[in-house]
Amino acid sequence: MVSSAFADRPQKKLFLFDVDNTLSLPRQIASPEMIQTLRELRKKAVIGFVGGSDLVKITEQLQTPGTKVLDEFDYGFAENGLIAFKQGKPLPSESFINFVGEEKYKPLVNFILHYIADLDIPIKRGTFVEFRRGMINVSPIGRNATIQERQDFEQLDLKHGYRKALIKALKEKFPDYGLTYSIGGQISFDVFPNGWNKTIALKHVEDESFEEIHFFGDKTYEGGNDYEIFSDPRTIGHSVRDPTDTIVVLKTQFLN
Ligand code: M1P
Repeated sequence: MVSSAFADRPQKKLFLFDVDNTLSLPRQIASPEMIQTLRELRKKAVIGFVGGSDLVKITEQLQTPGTKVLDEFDYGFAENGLIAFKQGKPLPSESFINFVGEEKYKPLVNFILHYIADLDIPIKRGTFVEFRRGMINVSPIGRNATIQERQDFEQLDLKHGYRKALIKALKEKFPDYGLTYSIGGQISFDVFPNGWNKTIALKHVEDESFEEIHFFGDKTYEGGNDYEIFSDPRTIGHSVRDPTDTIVVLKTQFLN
């Protein structure tokens, strides 16, 4: 039995969605068709997003004029679920800096900044390390890159493996830190304590005992940031190519 919170939904099912490339194109705004499809689904079941990004970016991507993103979703999980909301209200959570500690964090961030300073790539912008509640996000080009610069970097990175090389160096330098390095987007990678992947969101929904929990994501392969929650026995995983594909799966399998 789900709680009275969701008594108005005929199906006791939860649908969770990754954000980038599942509900919207990376760092872009979700289409009106996507918003409409999610509203239809929400009449039947409970819905939530589970993004790797912070809540500010997710809000930019999913919020439509005149609405609040946390009113449009029953659950909202940012930074893999370290920032969690149920029916618009925050749920308690841990922080990255508490886990790592200031003493160990300093050498880590210093190493990253030195490494990036010495890295020879065609262009660099700003914000190479973004400090978030549940993780740090590291970008060799810098988070201020434009959409075009992002796309160019992603292609170059595929060829040269800049991100993979930096991750390898970090694993060698800090083997005992208990950290996971996860490439979830186009220009960066996330660093968070082992186990703080998107399955954290599942802990926040346990009390509702949903009959089924569906998860939709694009990076569902091993090493991708949707892999753990996609392959978790508590979820029914759907691997999608992009937002258009998400809409097709929802309409053909759940909304007909
Ligand atoms: O949601 C996926 C990823 O989106 C962004 O990645 P990038 O800027 O590299 O495209 C980041 O917010 C990252 O934290 C997140 O995992």
